[in-house]
Amino acid sequence: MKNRFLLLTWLLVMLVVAAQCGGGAAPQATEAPPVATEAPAATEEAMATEEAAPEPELAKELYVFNWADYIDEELLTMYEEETGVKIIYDTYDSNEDLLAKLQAGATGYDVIFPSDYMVDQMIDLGLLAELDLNNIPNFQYLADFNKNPAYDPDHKYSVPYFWGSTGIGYEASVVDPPPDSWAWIFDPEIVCQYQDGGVNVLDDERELIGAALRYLGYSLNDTDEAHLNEARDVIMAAKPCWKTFDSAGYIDNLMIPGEVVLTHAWNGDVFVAAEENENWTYVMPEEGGVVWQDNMCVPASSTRKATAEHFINWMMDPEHAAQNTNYVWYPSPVEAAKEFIDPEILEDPAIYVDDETISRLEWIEELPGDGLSIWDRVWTEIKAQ
Ligand code: SPD
Repeated sequence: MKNRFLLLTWLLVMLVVAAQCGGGAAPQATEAPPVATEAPAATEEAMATEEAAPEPELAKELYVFNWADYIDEELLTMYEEETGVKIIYDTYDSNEDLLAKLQAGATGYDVIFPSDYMVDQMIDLGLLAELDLNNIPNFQYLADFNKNPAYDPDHKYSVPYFWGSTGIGYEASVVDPPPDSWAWIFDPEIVCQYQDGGVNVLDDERELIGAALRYLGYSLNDTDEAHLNEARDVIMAAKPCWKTFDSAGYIDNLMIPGEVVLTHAWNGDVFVAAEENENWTYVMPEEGGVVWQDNMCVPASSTRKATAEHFINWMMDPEHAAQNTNYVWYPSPVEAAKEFIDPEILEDPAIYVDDETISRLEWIEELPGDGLSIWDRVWTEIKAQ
């Protein structure tokens, strides 16, 4: 009897222990092999105010595919040192370049940076993974202006990385008077005066044809075939006076004396060149240009989504986001980063674009299928001749 009582007691104790240890443990992320992690400071901060998401097990490597000249690479080293995750970093030249790679079946990428309209297009094509914003607590620091964009209203697939505008960059000691219109790029009588100094245009279908459409008084998103043919003809007339179609290496060329004096440009890139040569100036033409937002997304094919989300969150830490802006001169969508951003950047209305300028700008939107094929035909004609 006493033995039976002891056996029963022992069985009870074992049952209680089993209930406490087994079955209740959270499932581990499948991304093997795990590496040691340390919670970044801002994540800890966010955790203090909100329900903390468990730290994910991180993959050994992360493949990051970004626009050229679009990150302070020291941040990549910092992330590697803090987490032990090795970053394999590569760059592309345009949204269409990125799309072509993904459509060709490239599966290695974990974090990509498509612009607004391309996020829309990639969502429709099923190329993006849904994000879990619980894993991106620094999302709370986003500015209202950058939140809930039309191309992904609930941020199911994207979080903003940088935003900016597209206009004209010029070397003020050579280009005189200062440009105030797209005529400085498209009117042969004006642009050919700078042919010897060197003129560059962005090698970017939506940007270049879009700028020609604005010059003609049309929308950037026009799909009228006659208007697009007009834009092509404007481009073809100016093209002999352009030296390069370059969106990737052009910052370096702006810094080399005698290479380029006038360029179609993304705002931040001109300010980076101005660090080398203070005569570089950026202006928005009177006809208006583009306002855009680039985003951090995870391709549907990524096998390291938890690590990708961890990296995205880390990049959105206010101090990291500010360090990035201080390096690339693009405005950060992270509102809380502002206290760490150089006042020279923060107070420049050509970088943190003011409301009056924004009212003259247009977002590039995803084109309907038949419109896109007209654009592609026009682009092929422009590049072929
Ligand atoms: N140096 C790369 C800058 C990328 C800027 N964003 C591109 C927006 C395209 N619409």
